[in-house]
Amino acid sequence: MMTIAASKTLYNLVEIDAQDLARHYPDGIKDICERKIDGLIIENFLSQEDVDQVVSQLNQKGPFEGSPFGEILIYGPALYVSETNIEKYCQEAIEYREYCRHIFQGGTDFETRLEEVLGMMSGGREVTIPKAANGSDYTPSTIRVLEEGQFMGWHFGNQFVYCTPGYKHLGNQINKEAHLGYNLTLSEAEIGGELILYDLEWDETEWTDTENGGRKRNGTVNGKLIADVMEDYAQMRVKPKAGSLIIFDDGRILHRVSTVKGSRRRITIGGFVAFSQNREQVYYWS
Ligand SMILES: O=C(O)CCC(=O)C(=O)O
Ligand SMILES: [Fe+2]
Repeated sequence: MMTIAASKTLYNLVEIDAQDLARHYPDGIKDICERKIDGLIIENFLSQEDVDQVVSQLNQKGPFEGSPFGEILIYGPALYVSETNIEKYCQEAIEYREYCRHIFQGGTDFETRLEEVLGMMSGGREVTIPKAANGSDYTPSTIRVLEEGQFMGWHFGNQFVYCTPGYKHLGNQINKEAHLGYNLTLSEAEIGGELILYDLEWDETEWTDTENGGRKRNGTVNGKLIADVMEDYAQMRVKPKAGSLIIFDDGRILHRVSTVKGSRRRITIGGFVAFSQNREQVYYWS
């Protein structure tokens, strides 16, 4: 039986097998940035076997305080709080990448596979990790763990790029017109843990207070707090299965992750993708 990853067609999220990607979406990143489509759900990014092997090693328990998504466990450094200590951030990025290589060892290496798959849809552009002000790499990804009862709060990716001090340097390297979110599901929640996309876009909202890393969540739409009216907007729920990678217009589409129910944890590894300012390269970071 075919799994239906997208429950509604509010947005055009195209399901495709990784092996067909280069043929059908050789410039897929640009297609999403230009909104020819809203995103891709790439199946068989990793095999079930590879995924199981990684998940069995992710045993750490949260919570992690002050994440932009709520009090959830995150493996890897956090850019949104890094403004004051970029050296620490970069050192943590080095350690996290080492850890990642370690847990993916024996199967397909995540960073290698991500570069390969992004390269299939980069229109021939080089795919690289941008460098922080001190010349060190940003982290390519982070791992996010949601336990039963946890969720990720609503946001637009643009809040990070436009309203978060820690993103200032990065924001000057990327083409800010669009940036996408990518996420590989490692462990699917039994119930809940869905990515919910709302029929409400960044351009329709107003942001007056950019303090506190855009984390005050006080954006408005027609003068009303987004939090108060967002459920009045049409929504689309997506639940990519383990091994599938979703890449979508995280910057401009309002979204959140619904509460995880059942004992299985929701585990994803993800980050963001954008063109460099001159659009000659594809950057990815988290
Ligand atoms: O985990 C997800 O499905 C979405 C994560 C997300 O929205 C983000 O990383 O910005
Ligand atoms: Fe997001």
